[in-house]
Amino acid sequence: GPQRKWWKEATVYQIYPASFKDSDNDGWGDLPGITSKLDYFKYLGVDTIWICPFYDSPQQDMGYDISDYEKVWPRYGTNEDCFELIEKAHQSGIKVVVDLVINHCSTEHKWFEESRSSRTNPKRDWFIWRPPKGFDSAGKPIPPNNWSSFFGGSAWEWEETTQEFYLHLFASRQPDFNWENDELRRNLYDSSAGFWLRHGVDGFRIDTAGLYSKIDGLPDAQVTNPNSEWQYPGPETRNGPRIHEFHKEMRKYFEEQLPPGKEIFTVGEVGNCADDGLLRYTSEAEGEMSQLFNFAHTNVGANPYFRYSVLPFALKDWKLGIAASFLFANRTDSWSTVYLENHDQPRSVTRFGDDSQEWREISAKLLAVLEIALTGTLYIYQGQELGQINNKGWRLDQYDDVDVKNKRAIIQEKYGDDSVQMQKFEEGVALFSRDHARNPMPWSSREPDAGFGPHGGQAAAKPWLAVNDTFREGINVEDELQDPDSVLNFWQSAIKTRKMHKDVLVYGQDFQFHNVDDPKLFLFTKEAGETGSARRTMFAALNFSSEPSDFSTPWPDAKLTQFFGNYPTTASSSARDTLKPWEGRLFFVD
Ligand code: TEU
Repeated sequence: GPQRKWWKEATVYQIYPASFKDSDNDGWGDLPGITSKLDYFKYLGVDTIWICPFYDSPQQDMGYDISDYEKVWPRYGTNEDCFELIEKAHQSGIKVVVDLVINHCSTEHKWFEESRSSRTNPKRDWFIWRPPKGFDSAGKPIPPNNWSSFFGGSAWEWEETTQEFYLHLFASRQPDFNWENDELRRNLYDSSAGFWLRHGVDGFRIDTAGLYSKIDGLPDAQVTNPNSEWQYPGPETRNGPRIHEFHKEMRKYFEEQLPPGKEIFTVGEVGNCADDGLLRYTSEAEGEMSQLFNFAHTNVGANPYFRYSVLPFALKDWKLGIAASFLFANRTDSWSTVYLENHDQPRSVTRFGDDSQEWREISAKLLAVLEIALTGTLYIYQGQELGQINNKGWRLDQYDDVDVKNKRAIIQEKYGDDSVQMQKFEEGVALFSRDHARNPMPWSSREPDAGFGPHGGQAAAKPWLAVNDTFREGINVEDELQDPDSVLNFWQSAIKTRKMHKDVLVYGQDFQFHNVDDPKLFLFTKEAGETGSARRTMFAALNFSSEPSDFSTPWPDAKLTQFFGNYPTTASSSARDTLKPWEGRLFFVD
C-alpha cells in the first residue's frame, strides 16, 4: 500500500481569514482571531490548518491579488501576529499551510509598477506584454488574441503609457507573471514561498498550479462561446509545455530552504487535467507536488465555460467525478485529496445533499460519512462542519465577488436588467456563487452578527459581507457544541473514526463502484493492505435520496459488521437491507 506520511493522514481545516473571526472589531476577520480559536480545531480533531491569502493586497479578488508577499495585510494583523499564530499552532500540535499565489500578483505590486513604467525597464519581461493586433475603425487598440479572462471580458488590459497590453487570466488588476523569465521565477519563489518557509510554515496550497506555462505564441483560443467576442483559453494555458519543469524547479527550491529533517507538503489547485498529467504532478519520484485538487466532482452540473449556467446532472455523473479525483493515484506513488467545499465553491449540503429543514442535518452527515471513507488527504472548509447551507433569497446586489460583479455588468450592458439572461444568471448565482462560502463564520446565535466580532459593550462593526441568516436557526458553533446530535459533533466522531481505521479509510486502495448506474445509491468497496490475511475489505452503502432504498452487497454470503453511520446503528448486518433517507453506513466485510 501507499507509504505512510503525516500529511496523508492529516485532516486539513481551510480558513478564509476575512470571515473566520474578527478580534479587533473592524468588520474583517484577522490572524489573532484565528489564534484565539486553536482550541476549536483541537475539539474538532483537525491537525492542519490552511489559511487563504492574508498578504498585503488591494483586495480586488479577496487577497488573491497580492501587492507584497512578505507582509500581512494590515486589517489581518502584523507579521508578528502571523509568527505568533504559527508558533502557538505548533505548540498545540497543529500544522500551518499557507496559500501560494504565483500565477499573478496585483498591479500594485512594486514589480509590476516597475514593469509598466517603460518598455525598457529591466522588469518589463517579468509580465506578459504584447503590442496590439491593430486598431479598430474608432482607433481603439485590438487585443493580441481572443482570450477571455476567467472573470469575464478580454484577458488583455491596455496601457496608455507604453502602448501595449498586459495579460491577466483573472481580474484586470491581477497581471500574469511571465514564467519564461528565469530571474522572475527565482525572485518569485524566494519572496512568495521562501520568506514563509523561513518562518516555519508546513506547506503550501499552490494557487492555479496548472496555469504558469502558456503555449508558445499565445494563439487564439477555439470558439466555445459564439455569443462572446472572447473565448476561454483552456488548452492554451493549462498544463502547458514547461509546467512540470517549473514545478520540479520550485520544489527543489523549497527543499533547499528547509532545516534538516523538516518535511513540508504542497497541494496544487490543478482543476482540469488528464490522468497522466495528474500522475506526473503528484508522483513522489517526479518531485513536483505532494497532492492536488481536481475539479472533476465540483464541476458536475456547472457549464465549464460559464459556471452560472446550471446544468442538470445525475448521481452517476457525480460519483464518476468523485472517483476521477482520486482513482488516478491508485497503486502508484502519487497521492490525492478529498474535498467537497472550498472558498470558490457553494455549500455542499445545498449542492449535493438536501438543504431543506427536514433533511439538512442528516444529509450533511451523509456527506461526512462519504468523505471520511475516501482515500486521500481530507479537507474541510470552515462552516462545512456545521452543515452550513447557501444564502437564501439574496438579491444580486448583495453579492460582493468580483466574478459576479463583472459578469453581471456584462449581462446588464448586453441584455438589460429585466432580461431572461439576467434571470438565468441570478438563478445560477444563487446556486454557484463563491460568496455562499464566504459569509462570516457563525460562532453564536445570541450575539450580533453571529458572534463574528468581539463583544463586551462595544458596538459591533458591520462585517465586510453579511452573515448567513441561518445562524438564528441553529447553524452556529455555540448551539452545535451543546447538541450531541449536531452536525459539528458528528464531524468530530467522523474524524476520530477515520483516524482509528486509517488503514482502509485514509490509505485504502482498489476502490470499486457497485451498481454505479443506480440513481439513488452510492455503493463502493475498498481494500486495506495487500493480499492474504492482512487484506481487509470495507463496504460503503450510502443513500443519496429522501426515500428509503434497498441495497444488497456484491456478495450474497458476506457477513457485514457496521463500524460507522449517520443513523443509530442497527443490529442486523445482513447482505440485504434498507437504507433510510440520506442514510450512510460503513461496514467491514468478513
Ligand atoms: O482559483 C482559480 C480557478 O481555477 C478559478 O477559476 C475558480 O474555478 C473560480 O474561482 C471559480 O469561479 C484560484 C482561487 O482559488 C480563487 O479564489 C482566485 O480567485 C483565483 O485563483 C485567482 O487567483
